[in-house]
Amino acid sequence: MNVTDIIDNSNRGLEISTDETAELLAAETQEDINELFSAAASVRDMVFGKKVFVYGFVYFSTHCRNNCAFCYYRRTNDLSRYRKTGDEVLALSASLKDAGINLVDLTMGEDPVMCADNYSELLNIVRRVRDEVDISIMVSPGAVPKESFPMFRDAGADWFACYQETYNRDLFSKLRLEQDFDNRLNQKIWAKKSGLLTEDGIMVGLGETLEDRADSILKMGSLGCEQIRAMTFVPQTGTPMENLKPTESIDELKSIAVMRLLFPDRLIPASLDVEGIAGLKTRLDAGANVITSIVPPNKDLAGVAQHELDIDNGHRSVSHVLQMLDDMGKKAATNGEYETLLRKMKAGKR
Ligand code: SAM
Ligand code: MD0
Ligand code: SF4
Repeated sequence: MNVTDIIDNSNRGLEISTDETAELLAAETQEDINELFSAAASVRDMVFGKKVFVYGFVYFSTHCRNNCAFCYYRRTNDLSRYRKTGDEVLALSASLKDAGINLVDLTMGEDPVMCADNYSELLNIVRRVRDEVDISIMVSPGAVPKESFPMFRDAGADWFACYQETYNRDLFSKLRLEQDFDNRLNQKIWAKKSGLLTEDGIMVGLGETLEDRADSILKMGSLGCEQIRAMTFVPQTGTPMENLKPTESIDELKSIAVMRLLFPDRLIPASLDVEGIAGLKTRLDAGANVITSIVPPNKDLAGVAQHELDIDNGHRSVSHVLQMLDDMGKKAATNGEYETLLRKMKAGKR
């Protein structure tokens, strides 16, 4: 089948197989690629209109007990690390809210200090952001024990993010060293059971085949995570994967478009953490509807895949992103609109 026919079938609500999904991801002529992106953008506009959601990224601890092969912050990489205090996280979250963001993503490496005593320090921070700042909250703490999920919910988190990276078990074991595939998959299932919204994600350009990528997208979607993402792998100095040839972002863009076509009502991020602000428009044009990895300048905060790019020049600040949205004829959602969406999603009515 050709790209046009598969898009038509998808738009008519027919089931798209792994092979067909891989065919979409393989789109190569400019004509096919344009068709894929514009179909995805129309589907997005039909469901969400011109509204885009904006997330602030607070990577509050870069300490980590894990040793993921792709990650700059892996345990054995020798670098200077930081851990923000609760007060600092609070102040950052408040200023992001004032600047107009819809949600703060409280992200950490698997920091032993934060994990100690059943995550008491992290839970405290979540509770304080909820009570004192009153903004929607996503937590990205890595893999946590099953019993912890209700505690995150009760502390006031709306979302739990934990990316599988790939659904190819072999590849997973080469990436997330010393970690268990099923335990990471269960994170999403346990979070959902506790009433949290969930985000899953894949990385693109790790040596996976198109079929792997197609399979991962279909599996993420069928798990029912309300937010799903794809991010291009960015090689990191000092890691075992530092010399892997980086892939062009076009494969990520095609993945975004395919996720949008197959799962129209999901939130799909355009992350500023791959190409900085220069990558925003292409990702929105491919069907994304959330901007993530907005980082306030001059606060000594890092990104993940791009730990410095566009941060201290202010290009990843809320005001700069809002200005760009305006220039593109799009509108940032208000917090009221975002909260209404979350309520609907939580009620399972998407
Ligand atoms: N430590 C937690 C965890 O691993 O789940 C949360 C933060 S982790 C740094 C967030 C995500 O960033 C990873 O799951 C991965 O998808 C992405 N990431 C990390 N290193 C990356 C890289 N070099 N290139 C692209 N994405 C990367
Ligand atoms: C982002 N760098 O939003 C962040 C990160 C963690 N929940 C998200 C990968 O792109
Ligand atoms: Fe740690 Fe997360 Fe990086 Fe893995 S991806 S090394 S868990 S910060």
